[in-house]
Amino acid sequence: MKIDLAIEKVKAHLTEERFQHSIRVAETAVKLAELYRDSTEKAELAAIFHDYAKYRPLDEMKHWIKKSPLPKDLLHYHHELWHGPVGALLIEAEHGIVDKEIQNAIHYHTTGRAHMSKLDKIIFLADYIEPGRKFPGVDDVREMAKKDLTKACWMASRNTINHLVNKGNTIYPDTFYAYNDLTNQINGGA
Ligand code: DGI
Ligand code: FE
Ligand code: FE
Repeated sequence: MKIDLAIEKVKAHLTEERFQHSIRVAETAVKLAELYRDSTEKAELAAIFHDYAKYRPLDEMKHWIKKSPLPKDLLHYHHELWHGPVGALLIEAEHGIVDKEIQNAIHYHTTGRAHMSKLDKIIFLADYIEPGRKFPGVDDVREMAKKDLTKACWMASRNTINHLVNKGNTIYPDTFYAYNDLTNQINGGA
């Protein structure tokens, strides 16, 4: 899909604020793809669509999780975790986008996962560091993003887990799998 059409399709489903966030994620993702030599076209399209399902009614997202091969344990975790996996399905169902790399990057953008692809990392990180984000410690992650993609993802993952633990929230397994695998990757270990 051409990027102009993608932008038009996404805009219809998001608030203005969320739409502007998506545009900034796309700009950030393109820069990361250039720096780390990945497809800028895929990075831009995945970023534009990454929050596509964010404002779907909970019942609709629940229905998609139940009727698709998505892991059913999602239903036992916070509904904030649903928009990535459901978005990955919706872009195919509603716009015919069948691209596993793009769909996986959208699916895992909130949690990460073990063995993230370069595109997964780019979207995960771009969502965390886009210029509108004000998380504590985000500037350190922005600096690291210029030097080491995996280390920057590790920092974002660590910060998110710390934040969730401090709030007493539950943590989805993929969030831990991402952190553990990124830790092994930066330490060169298994
Ligand atoms: O959709 P965005 O707001 O742009 O950002 P996002 O998709 O990265 O995250 C949405 C929220 O999900 C954010 O507040 C952090 C939270 N989150 C990430 N991993 C987990 C999580 N929440 C829970 N409960 N468990 C997780 O593992
Ligand atoms: Fe999101
Ligand atoms: Fe986002």
